[in-house]
Amino acid sequence: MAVLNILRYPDPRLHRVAEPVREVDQHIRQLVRDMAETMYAAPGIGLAATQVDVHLRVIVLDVSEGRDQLRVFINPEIVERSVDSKVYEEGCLSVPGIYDEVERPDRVTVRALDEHGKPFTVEADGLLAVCVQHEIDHLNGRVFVQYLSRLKQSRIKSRLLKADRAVA
Ligand code: QAP
Ligand code: CO
Repeated sequence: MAVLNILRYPDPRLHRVAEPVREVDQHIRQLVRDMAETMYAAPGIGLAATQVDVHLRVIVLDVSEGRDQLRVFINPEIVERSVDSKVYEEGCLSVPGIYDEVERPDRVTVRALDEHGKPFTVEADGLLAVCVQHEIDHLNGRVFVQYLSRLKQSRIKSRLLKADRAVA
């Protein structure tokens, strides 16, 4: 097990489009374990492989109170979206300290493979729906700040670049 390094916005690698997983093998299961450890250590509620510079379509998330309900989505696809949308204040482990409102469909139906390669479908609402859409965006190279105004995006960029320089 290992805690992996998380890429920080505005790293260009966050905008790569992830490849589908061809076979859910030991290598993928090890990646899932490391991503889960990284998410829990952060702590966060969701993490996409893109954020740890692995460009494969793998997501881990846990939106439970007890932090004991890990969900794994491999090659996730949104097969249905509700017409009604909801605004939620989102954050991101790749955009530390920044939170802002994003509007998304209120409910989505997601099809994916689990860590054993078995297909499943979940009808997500509430925080799970927000989180799974946020993480699938990462796999498509999209970071939540891209839903915000250009002005906000450039302010966030300079704030994070400045913070990184202060640490270095
Ligand atoms: C995505 O985000 C998400 O800024 C997961 O300093 C977030 O786990 C989906 C985190 C909100 C839906 C709603 C963020 C930790 C964690 C920070 C996270 C920070 C420390 C974010
Ligand atoms: Co994120």
